[in-house]
Amino acid sequence: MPSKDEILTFRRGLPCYKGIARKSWEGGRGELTSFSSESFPQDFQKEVREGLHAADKSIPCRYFYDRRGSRLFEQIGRLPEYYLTRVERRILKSYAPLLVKRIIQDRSVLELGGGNGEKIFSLFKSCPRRKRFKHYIPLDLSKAVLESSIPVLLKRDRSLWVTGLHANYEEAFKLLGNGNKTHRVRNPLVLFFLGSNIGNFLPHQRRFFLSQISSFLSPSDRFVFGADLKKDRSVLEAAYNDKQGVTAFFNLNILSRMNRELNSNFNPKAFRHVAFYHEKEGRIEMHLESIKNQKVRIGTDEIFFKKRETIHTENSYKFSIKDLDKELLHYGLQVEVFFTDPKEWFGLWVLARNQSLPNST
Ligand code: AVI
Repeated sequence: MPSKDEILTFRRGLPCYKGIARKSWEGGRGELTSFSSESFPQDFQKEVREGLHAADKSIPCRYFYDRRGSRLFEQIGRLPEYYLTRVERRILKSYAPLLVKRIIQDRSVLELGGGNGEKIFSLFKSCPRRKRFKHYIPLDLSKAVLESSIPVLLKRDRSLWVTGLHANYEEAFKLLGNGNKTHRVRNPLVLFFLGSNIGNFLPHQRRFFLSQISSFLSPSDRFVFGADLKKDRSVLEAAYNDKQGVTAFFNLNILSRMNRELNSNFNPKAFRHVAFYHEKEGRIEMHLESIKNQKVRIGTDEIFFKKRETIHTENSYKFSIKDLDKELLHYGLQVEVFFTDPKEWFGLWVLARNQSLPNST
């Protein structure tokens, strides 16, 4: 169990961001620290304005995840066509005892995009309680999801400590001290980055992220991440065009979010969900296509959409094992173990920082 001291060390190390907000449960056994751009509507407004005034209109995909968007994403994870969640879970489940024994025991678990912790906790349900981690640090874009899940996790396991961090990934590394080990929990960490979230970065963002991870990791830390692999186009496209239309709702919800939060007047019925695999880029692209010529007001701005013009809302990159291995190595991340499923649809990497790199502490 982390000592109170460790939690305080961690907390004290957080740089002071404006707008920081804290909440605690069960006498401090559970905590939530919030300082994400989600609480700064001006960031959302600025990025939407920039994105929609550009020649190729776009909105960053992180704005999908308001309360409704996060719920819809949970629903996507249960869809028959969306194999990513299912296959990754199957891999994790089959190797859970090995992961616990070799990787998790005696480390604190920091989950990037942790959400409700459902994935991690269901995974280790069958392992004896004493072998499970005692300190869980979920970092998520959705404050609502963290607020509702932390008390549930604490009630379920009375010996667990939970430190929720409400932040986006760019903020995460500043927050965690960016390699400055005095700003961290003392326990070695295992960082989880599941669900192929890495696929939503553009290549330059992914490279920056991996270099940040590499300089953040201590030799005793581990980084476990899941990534969706290249496969038949029909399987990929079906996963983003489900029959029930949940992914379409998820995509269109960003328009309703803008209406609510940015005082815009989008008519979601005047746009349609489009998702396709872009072979050359190696990614699924999601767009919202205007079904007619139309003008939309956003605050005091007016944006014109031609019929068939699209707002590019998400990229979801698909990887080859060989290329990703090479990229990881380039950033000083050594593959300790690699797991996949029989069809090689999804990959799970366990990485350690290359020992020959200069120590960042
Ligand atoms: C969160 N992320 C990995 C999902 C993906 O597959 O790129 C988001 C998503 N978009 C549509 N469906 C799911």
